Amino acid sequence: MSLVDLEISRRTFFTAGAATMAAAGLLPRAAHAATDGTPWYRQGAIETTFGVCDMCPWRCGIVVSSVNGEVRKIDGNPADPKSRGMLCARGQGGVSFMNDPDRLQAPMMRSGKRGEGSFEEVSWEQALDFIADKLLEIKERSGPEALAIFGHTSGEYWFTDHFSQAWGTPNAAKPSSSLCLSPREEAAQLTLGMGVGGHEPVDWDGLRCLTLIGSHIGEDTRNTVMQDFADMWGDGGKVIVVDPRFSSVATKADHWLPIKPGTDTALLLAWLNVLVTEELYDADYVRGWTTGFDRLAAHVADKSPAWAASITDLSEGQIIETARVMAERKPQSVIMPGRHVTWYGNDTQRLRATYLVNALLGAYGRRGGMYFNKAPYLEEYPHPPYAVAGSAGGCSAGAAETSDELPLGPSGKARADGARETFLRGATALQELIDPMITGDPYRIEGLIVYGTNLLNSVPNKPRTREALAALDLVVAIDVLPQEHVAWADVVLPESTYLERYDTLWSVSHKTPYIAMREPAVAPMYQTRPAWWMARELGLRVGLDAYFGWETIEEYLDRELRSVGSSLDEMRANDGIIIQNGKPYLEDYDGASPFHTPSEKIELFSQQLADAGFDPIPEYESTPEPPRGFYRLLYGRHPVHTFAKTQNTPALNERYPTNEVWINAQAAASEGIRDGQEVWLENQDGARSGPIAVKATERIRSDAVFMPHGFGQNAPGLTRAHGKGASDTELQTDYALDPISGGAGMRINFVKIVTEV
Ligand SMILES: Nc1nc2c(c(=O)[nH]1)N[C@H]1C(S)=C(S)[C@@H](COP(=O)(O)OP(=O)(O)OC[C@H]3O[C@@H](n4cnc5c(=O)[nH]c(N)nc54)[C@H](O)[C@@H]3O)O[C@H]1N2
Ligand SMILES: Nc1nc2c(c(=O)[nH]1)N[C@H]1C(S)=C(S)[C@@H](COP(=O)(O)OP(=O)(O)OC[C@H]3O[C@@H](n4cnc5c(=O)[nH]c(N)nc54)[C@H](O)[C@@H]3O)O[C@H]1N2
Ligand code: SF4
Ligand SMILES: [Mo]
Repeated sequence: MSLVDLEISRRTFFTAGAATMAAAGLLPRAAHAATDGTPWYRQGAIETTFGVCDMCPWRCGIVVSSVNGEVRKIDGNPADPKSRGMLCARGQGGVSFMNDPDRLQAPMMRSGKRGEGSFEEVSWEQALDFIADKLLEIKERSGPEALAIFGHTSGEYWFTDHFSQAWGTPNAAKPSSSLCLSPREEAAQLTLGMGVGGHEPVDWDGLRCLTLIGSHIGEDTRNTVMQDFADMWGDGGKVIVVDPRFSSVATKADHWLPIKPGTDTALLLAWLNVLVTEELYDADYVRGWTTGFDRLAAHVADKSPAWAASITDLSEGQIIETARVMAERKPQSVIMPGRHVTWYGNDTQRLRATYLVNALLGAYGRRGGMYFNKAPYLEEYPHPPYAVAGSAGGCSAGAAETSDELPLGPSGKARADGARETFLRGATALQELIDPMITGDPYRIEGLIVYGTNLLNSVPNKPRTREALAALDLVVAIDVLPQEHVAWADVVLPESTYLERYDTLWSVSHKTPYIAMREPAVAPMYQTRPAWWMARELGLRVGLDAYFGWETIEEYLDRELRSVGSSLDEMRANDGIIIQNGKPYLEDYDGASPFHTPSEKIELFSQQLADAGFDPIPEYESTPEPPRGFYRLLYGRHPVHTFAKTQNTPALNERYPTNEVWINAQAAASEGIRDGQEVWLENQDGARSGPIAVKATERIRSDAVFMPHGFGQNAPGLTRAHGKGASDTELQTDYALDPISGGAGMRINFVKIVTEV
């Protein structure tokens, strides 16, 4: 039984999850009986520390209980606006993640050929001196821009933001931008003049109708979203789910629209048509806060539900009825923007269409609609101006590049990702930095630091990435596990996990902006070190002393906290959280506009896009169909795993050790494939993955297959995850570049089922 398959009543949605986790052994078991009934993990002198979970990028606040330098238990921090005292299964799995015996333990340098994976242990001095010398050589020869830095997970700030800007490379990128959020953020900037921000600002309190388009609460187990959804659903809110798959949240929906993959923009245009032609939109709001309504009305006049029905494989009646359900509950009715939105390459336009529906429903800045996020006030530790402006964007930063001029590095080079040429704007596109490593166009990237990014499991077109890794002059991998790409490094730096280190403060844009802290619960295991220490040690070796003007991390954190009248000690005494006031609703702006577009309105018609040669109002564009005998490859989350990083975590591996491929039951039968049979998947370019077991089910359309991401790993050092299941990344040899945001649409790959090796 999986969490997905559970029969869950409205009120017990969340508690059922916890009960299943306990049954599955994810929560600590009694190691030995306690005479007074105190569980074993509560026995002894408990030391409590505050932290931020890093088992996924959502970053719930945690309270960690340790005894004698050993972490015993992680709980949600009740004072934290994200966890509210609860954690998901992966958050609970943090103790097991830290204690994974396969962890990287010491700095290492390559002793064999690149990619072979032979290393010898070296001292930190040797490793850092080697990297520093190489970096200075590259800078001397080709300028600082010839270094690329990829980063994700919570220490990313130290490398992709601080070090990269101080060093002077505009080629710092995060997978959470162009492989995840970029279209959503750019569409929001263009339409509303603000980013969505890390925490989607759905005003759950009072929400009466939630529409989800290809985002699946339940498999995507962001803790807070699960809690909010359970409450909203328990209170009888309407739920509309558009997904080719009967996802866990679809099982709770009032309306499930099993759309033909890749046709969502047609559905959105038809919904706009119904809102306009039936006059169901919020006319006062549209008059006061939007521009371009007449042009939008003319544009959607011929986008009838009948037109969309023929494209989307939905019925005309379904389309009309759902538009009416949404409108009846406006403005407490929203389409959630979604998170992983790089699908077919035309994704910014789909997201714009989504926001146009929300705008006609009058949702932005309305109670029970979409509130406005605000960033907390916190001053950075002082340092000289950066050598290159503009951080890498990503989940929380949202510092996407939007002006016409791109910032230049110290030797006059702009980013090498093709921005302004192959795509319009947005955060640095990670996958577009790989070609320049091979071709030298527009200039050669010679060195790469990979911080907390699963390069060969997160980025499409693996053969190209391997070719780039072979061509580089310097590859540094900073990780906690011997992931596949680590074998390609010249130098491997082992980081301490989030339970063993301080980190920068979290300034979270939110309805109630807040600051959260992370402190070590226990001393670093093995010879591991935190990111801030590595970035500083490297910085001191390459002449960036002025950017690391602090001696200890406590001094750094205290100095930043002084700007909000606090300190580390005071934060500890106040549950590790500082909450500030937000400005969530239109009425908080005293008549001023919260929308920072050129017109200071929500731009239904985008002059910025028209000027750049793009459709000013979204058009539906078709995406290629699967060839005969092939299915579209869809992929997504599993409730107990994060991307490709937790498959080896003992407690989570025990819960779900391998993935399965969902195939429509009739389609499987017509191919003579049984439920549970082991098959291989082969894509349009002949790439193969598997073996993987078939889940033959009515819960997916017959033109697509679905598999949880992150399995089928090739790294032999991951003793539990190695070779289990199939890898979606292996099958994503192609992607479609979004010409607006630079996002990589990965749902354009097709697979056929192969039953023999
Ligand atoms: N095929 C496919 N590709 C995808 C996706 C997909 O669903 N399918 N999803 C996309 C999305 S939405 C996103 S956001 C990205 C995510 O992309 P990634 O962030 O690259 O995904 P993870 O697999 O979590 O990789 C995290 C890496 O950090 C390491 N790590 C974990 N903790 C630490 C730490 O404390 N310090 C350091 N230094 N390293 C650490 C892990 O071992 C791993 O190598 O992937 C994108 N790419
Ligand atoms: N457990 C867990 N939770 C996570 C994460 C994790 O790794 N593990 N990662 C977090 C991160 S960074 C992200 S970005 C989010 C991602 O979570 P989501 O944004 O929810 O995205 P996916 O997991 O990619 O889910 C894809 C869904 O879209 C459907 N779909 C596929 N094609 C189409 C289409 O053409 N149209 C429509 N309407 N639907 C389609 C699929 O069937 C699937 O249900 O999850 C977050 N939460
Ligand atoms: S959603 Fe789960 S894994 Fe992600 S930060 Fe919260 S508790 Fe950790
Ligand atoms: Mo993501």
